[in-house]
Amino acid sequence: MSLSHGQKSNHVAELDAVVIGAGFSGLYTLHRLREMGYKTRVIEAGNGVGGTWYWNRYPGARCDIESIYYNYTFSDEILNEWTWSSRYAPQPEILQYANFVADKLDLRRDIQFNTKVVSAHYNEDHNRWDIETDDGVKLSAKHLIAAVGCLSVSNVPNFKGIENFEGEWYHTGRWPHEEVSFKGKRVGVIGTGSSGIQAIPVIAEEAEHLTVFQRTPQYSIPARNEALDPEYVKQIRANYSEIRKKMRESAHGVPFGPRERSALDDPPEVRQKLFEEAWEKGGLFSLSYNYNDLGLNEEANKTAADFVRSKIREIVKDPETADKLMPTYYIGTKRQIIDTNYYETYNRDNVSLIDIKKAPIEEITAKGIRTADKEYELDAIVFATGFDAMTGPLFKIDLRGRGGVSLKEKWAGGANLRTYLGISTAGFPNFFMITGPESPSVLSNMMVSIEQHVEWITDCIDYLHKNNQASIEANPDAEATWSKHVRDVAEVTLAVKTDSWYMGANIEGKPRGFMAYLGGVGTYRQKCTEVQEKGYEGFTLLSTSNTAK
Ligand code: NA7
Repeated sequence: MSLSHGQKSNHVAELDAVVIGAGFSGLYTLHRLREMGYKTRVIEAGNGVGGTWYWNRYPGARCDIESIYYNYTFSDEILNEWTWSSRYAPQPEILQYANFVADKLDLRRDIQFNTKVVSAHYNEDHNRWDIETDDGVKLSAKHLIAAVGCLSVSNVPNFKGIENFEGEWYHTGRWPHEEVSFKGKRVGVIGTGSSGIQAIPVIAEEAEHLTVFQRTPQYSIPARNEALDPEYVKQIRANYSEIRKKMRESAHGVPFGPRERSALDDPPEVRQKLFEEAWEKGGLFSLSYNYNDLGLNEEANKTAADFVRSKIREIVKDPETADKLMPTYYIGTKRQIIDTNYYETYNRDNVSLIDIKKAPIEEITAKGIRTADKEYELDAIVFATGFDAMTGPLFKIDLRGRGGVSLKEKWAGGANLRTYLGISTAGFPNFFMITGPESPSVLSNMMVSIEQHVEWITDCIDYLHKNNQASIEANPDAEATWSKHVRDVAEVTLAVKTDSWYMGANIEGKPRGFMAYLGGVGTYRQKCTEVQEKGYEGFTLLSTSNTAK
C-alpha cells in the first residue's frame, strides 16, 4: 500500500512521509508508519541513530529520568529484552539502546544518514511537501514530520575573540566522537546547567586544573545513582502495564506525582524531615513532589530553596565559594538538576569558581578567557552553554507553508508562537511536530511524550488515508485557543518569573515566552485523544476529491 501520488520524476523520490531526525521520536515514527504500510524516509544529520544521545557525549552525560521509566513501552518484547545497568543510565548505554531498537526493528534501511534537510516547502498545487537536502537530493512527501528534538541546536555564545583561542574548545552538545583527554590540562568550563553540572565533577578528576565560569548559580540535588538490583528490575517488569498506565496519566511521565499538600501546611520540623529524606533518596522529583505548590507559591517555594541553600553551605567548605554557589531564583523554575558530587567538587584543590555575573567574560584570548577582572590561561574550553531550545531546530530549516510563508515569519521568530496542541500549526497542512513547542515535551519523561505524539500523528495519517483525505490543517481559531491556554497555564506559575531556556531567555535576542505546556502529560493526552475522537476537531480536512486538478 502506498499513499504516493502526483507526478513521477527521475530526480524526485516520491514518499508518503519524510521524517526529519532519527532520535527516539524519528525511530518510532518510522517503525509505526512502515508497519501501517506507508513509504517513509528518515533524514538524519548524524551518521548514527540516537539524536540527543548521539550528539551529547560529553564526560558524565546521563539521563535525569530513572532508566526503568526511560524506555519505549510500545513493545513488550523490546521492554523485556533490554536491561539498564543503573538508576540513571550513562549516555553510551542509552545510545546503545537506540541502536538496539534500530537493529531489532530493521530501521536503518529507511534512514539516510549524514544528511540535513535544508528546505521543505508546501506545494499547494499537489498538496505535498517539496523537500531538499544538503546533498542536493529532492524528495516529495505527502506528510512532513519534524522529529528534530527540542535541544539540538547548540548555543555557542558570540564571545569576542573565540577564533583566536590557541587551545581546543568543545560544546557539550556537539562533543567529538574521538576520545578527548584533559589529562594534565588547564580546562575552563563555561555554563552550569545540567550539562555543565554533570561534566564538571568528571573533568575535575582528570584535569590538572578546572576553572568554572558561572553565570547563574543553580540548585542541584544528588542523583544517588546506583547499580540496579536485578530483583527490583524483575518486580518492575512484572508490573509494567500498571506502571505504563500511571506514567501516561501523570503530570511528568513518571508513575508517581506530587503529594496533594501545601508546603505551608506542614510545620518547619516536618518539612525539614521530608526534605532531608528527599535529599537522601535523590533524583529529579524527590524534593519537589513533597508538595504541590512549590511551583506556584513564592513562600512555599522558599522553603525548598532555603533547604537546598543550607545543603550547599553544609557541603562546600570555603564560605566564599559557597556564597558564590548560592542560587536565588525560584527553585524548579529552571530545569531541576541532579548531580553526582557537584558541590563536593568545589572542595578540591584543583578547582576554582569564577562568578561571571560579577566580572563578565570580555573576550576569549589566544591563551584563555579574559574577564573584567583578569585573564585565565587555559589549554581547553568547554562550552556547556546550552541550546537554542524548541523553536531553534525548526527555524534552522527553511520551512514554508501556504503562500510561501516561513514558520519563522509566522511565529515572528517565536514572539508569536502559535500551535494547535503543539503538534501542528495553521498554514502548514500535513506538517506535524513531535514534542514541539506548546506540548509538555521537555517538562516530561520524553519517552512517554514521544510515544503519545508518534501514536497520535501516525493514527492521524492512517485516518486521512483510509478516509480519502488529502490534507489536515489546524484551524487558526483552534490554535489561538490552544496557545492562549498554554500561556494561561504558565502565567499562574513561578516559571514565567525566571530567566530560563524554557522562556527563551538564554539566547540573545530570542523573544521571551514560556514555550512548553505546563498542564501535565495526562491532561494533555486526554485533550489530544478527545480531538481525535471528535474526528479531529479544530482541524480542517480536505478530501481527495476536492483537490483533483
Ligand atoms: P542549560 O541548562 O541552558 O545551561 C547552560 C548554561 O550556560 C547555564 O549555566 C547558562 O547560564 C550558561 N550560559 C549560557 N550562555 C552563556 C553566556 N553567554 N555566558 C555565560 N554563561 C552562559 O543547558 P544544558 O546543556 O546544561 O542543559 C540543557 C538541558 O538538557 C537541561 O535542562 C536538561 O533538560 C537536559 P544562565 O543560567 O543562562 O545564566
